[in-house]
Amino acid sequence: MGLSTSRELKMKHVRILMLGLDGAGKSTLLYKLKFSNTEFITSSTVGFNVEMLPRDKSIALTVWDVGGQSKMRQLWPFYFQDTDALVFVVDCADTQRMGTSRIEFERALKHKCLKGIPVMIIANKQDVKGAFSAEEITRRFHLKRCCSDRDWYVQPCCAKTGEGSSKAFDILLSLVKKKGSHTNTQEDR
Ligand code: G3D
Ligand code: MG
Repeated sequence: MGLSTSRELKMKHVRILMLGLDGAGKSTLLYKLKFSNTEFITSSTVGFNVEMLPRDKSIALTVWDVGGQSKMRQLWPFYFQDTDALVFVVDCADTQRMGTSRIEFERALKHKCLKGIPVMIIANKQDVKGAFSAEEITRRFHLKRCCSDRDWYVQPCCAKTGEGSSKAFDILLSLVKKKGSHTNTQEDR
């Protein structure tokens, strides 16, 4: 990695953790945001992907996309420290594993490192016929109750086309700015 310029040092670095079951569409979402016009193929994430998404002159998002297979889920807490916001991706067409997804979501929310941080729930794969809507996810995940201690938002999305993904990150960033206290400059870290 090269030397940081003084502007980069003054940038606010917001650390975003992206979780969700395997196949939910996390890596597709990340790479669609990073390389919007490029065709790409994701393969099941072994370990994690991390990408920096510059937003404007003053803010850079570092997005950690952690593998979601059951073995990897046990390792999720190792990625929790210093997280400013959580993105939880739900495959709304995977009705069979909706319960597992909700349990993993609730487990993550209870962790002390993620206490009170803003959460963006991505209701992904809205292009698939029969996919649950954002309202259905809100209801099934009991979001009003389990996120009552933090700011949260559910964004319908199609990671494959990118529809809804940019808006999700814009809203999440506004929630992070509102909370304020967790965002440090790189110099503080
Ligand atoms: P993950 O990183 O959460 O494990 P991936 O998930 O990003 O690897 O995506 C898993 C599969 O879901 C991929 O298909 C990907 O193309 C597909 N996918 C992701 N987002 C969407 C979406 O919005 N709509 C639809 N229809 N499919 C999506 P493959 O076939 O490569 O396994
Ligand atoms: Mg992946």
